Amino acid sequence: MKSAWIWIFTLISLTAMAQQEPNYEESKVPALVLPDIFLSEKGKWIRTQEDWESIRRPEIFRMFESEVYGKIPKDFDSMEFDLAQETPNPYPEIAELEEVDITVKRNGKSHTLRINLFLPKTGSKPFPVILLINYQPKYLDGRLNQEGFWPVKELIERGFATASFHAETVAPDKAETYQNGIISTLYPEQIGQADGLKAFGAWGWAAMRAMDYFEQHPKIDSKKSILVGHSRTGKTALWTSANDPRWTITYANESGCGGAALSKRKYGETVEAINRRFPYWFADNFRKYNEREEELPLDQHMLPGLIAPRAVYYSSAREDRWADPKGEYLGLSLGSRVFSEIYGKKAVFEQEFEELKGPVHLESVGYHIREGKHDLTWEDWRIFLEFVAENL
Ligand code: GTR
Repeated sequence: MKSAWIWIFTLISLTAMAQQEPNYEESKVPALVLPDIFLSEKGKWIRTQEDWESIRRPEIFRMFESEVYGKIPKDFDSMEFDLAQETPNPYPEIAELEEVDITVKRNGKSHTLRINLFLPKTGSKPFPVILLINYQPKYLDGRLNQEGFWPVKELIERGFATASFHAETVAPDKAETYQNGIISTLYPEQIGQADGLKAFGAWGWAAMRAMDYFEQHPKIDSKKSILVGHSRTGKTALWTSANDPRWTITYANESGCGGAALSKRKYGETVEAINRRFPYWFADNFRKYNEREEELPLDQHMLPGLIAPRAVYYSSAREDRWADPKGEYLGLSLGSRVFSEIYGKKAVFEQEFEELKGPVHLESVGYHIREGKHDLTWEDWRIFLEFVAENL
């Protein structure tokens, strides 16, 4: 009897393992049938900027909001900025440090989040600004940044102001506790809604509050603003910028499934895999598509168009197959049609993914793939900054 149970248990585990095994074979990628970016729900072909902005863009936005990411509420009652002085400035020669506490009130409740902002001490003001959404928890040794991942020194030396916040200060990056930030405090009515605010939306909301701070800062040129995210916060950066047109350039590094990469390719991380491990990142509705990607009424190639004509940049790492580099490139090269066909930009990706020899920097859209593993490195920043020089 006992051995029968062991058998059943082994069988169940083997079946579960077989389901979880990611596909890394191009020959097993299903033939791609993608919803057309330019065909409206009522069957109209969208060809003009006016039709794009009044018909198709809002349709696509609503689909992503309801079926993938969930809402980012825009309302609150008041906001206040306070400067703290807790951490020694690691770059006193070249930068000023502002530790900014942003307190937002709604319906009698309040939440405070911290952003760390570095401003160049020299150079021509107002400075363009780069915000990195950092999913890493606050560093235990009290550091404000990790060079490479957030290369403050190099950015300051190139004349940028740069800021960051830790995602956990608005919504902890954990299934059990993600509501213990703005979600339960400021927006409790979102809880339990199938398209309600989840962790990505909360992180995006915080990026918007950082932008509110930049907009009123005399030393910052908020019209030259760059939003950067890596991996889970790359996904977040894209959705944030789709919600908030104040970002001039949006950079998603290795954002993979639910970010840059096409879900319907089912290569590497799948919708089921991401929803199982991170059920608090996306709207609950996204789970309807677990192992049913073909039923998604959209795919990630429709996301860059929500940001257009503002610039969008993606990057991949060769060994980061979990994020599906080819799917990321396809997402952008197909999505860039909004830039070229609606906004008349020189934004056509001519090369196949397999033919890429170096970065492809076009008008308002750009891509690079570097060798190595999943990470945000100085090499990524350096290549991205070349795109920035041409597009800011
Ligand atoms: C992975 C997750 C990816 C990506 C990554 C990260 O575990 O499966 O979607 O977001 O984490 O954020 O580093």
